[in-house]
Amino acid sequence: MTHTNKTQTSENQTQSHVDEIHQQGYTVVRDAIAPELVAEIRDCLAGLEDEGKMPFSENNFEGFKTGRIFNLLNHSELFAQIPIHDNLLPIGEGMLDHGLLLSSISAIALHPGESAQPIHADTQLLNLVRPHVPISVTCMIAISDYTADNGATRIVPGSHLLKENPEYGGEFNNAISVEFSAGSALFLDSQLWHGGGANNSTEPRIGVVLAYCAGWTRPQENLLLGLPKEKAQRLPRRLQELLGYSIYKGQWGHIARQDPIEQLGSAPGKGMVWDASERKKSQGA
Ligand SMILES: O=C(O)CCC(=O)C(=O)O
Repeated sequence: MTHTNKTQTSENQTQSHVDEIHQQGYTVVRDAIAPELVAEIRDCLAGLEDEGKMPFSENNFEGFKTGRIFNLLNHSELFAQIPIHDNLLPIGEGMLDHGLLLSSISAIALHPGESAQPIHADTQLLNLVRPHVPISVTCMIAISDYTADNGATRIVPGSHLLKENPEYGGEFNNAISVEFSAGSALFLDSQLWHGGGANNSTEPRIGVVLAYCAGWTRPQENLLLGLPKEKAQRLPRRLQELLGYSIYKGQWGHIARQDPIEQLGSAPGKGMVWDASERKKSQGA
């Protein structure tokens, strides 16, 4: 069984994607990024692959015929457009709120001959009672078409609402392949059971994978340390905030009451929540 794409992205459409993730655990945003950007990313990843920066992984989870590269913002500024893209970020914000963080930004090239990845939930190692509020949302952006034949992501619809995590290495007859075209994006609630498919085609299946997490959780990649300060300074402010140069709800992430964004030479945001009432008084509110 395959899932057909859905068009869009006005405010209503963003909400309908958020609703779909709540209801079925996933949604597809058709044509989320422009074909020109897809082509630029494809060329950039091909260059990184040629430089040996996307070696095959060496374990059954990541895949023996799958090349991966993490910390993409450190490899090219091209990727800075993705986490703050108008067709992507609002869906993350709709699931997690405006204080969300970028948890990871990587690319995957699933090569011909790769076998199916074990079905898993991205946050299954966390000691949390399921189902719980969304704490992380994964977004797979297709850089090549995703088809059942080339290893399109398999998912178990509705499994984000189950009490259990999947049995590692188990068989799942109720898994479906989500087919979507280059430029489109698949969003998943991190509780959803899913995994890469087997690539039985002759071409690699290529994708950029973002994860957003709630502003009070720990991102998967340590992007604050992974990106040198000089590079972080050149990024758009919203992306700096997503990297952790921000204070969640005026309480989490400060440095001795200072907004971390000041470390990049930028003006602080709203400051500490404890000062909010004094600020209101001084503004005559
Ligand atoms: O490649 C895919 O389709 C899914 C990858 C994935 O879920 C993972 O590596 O955690």
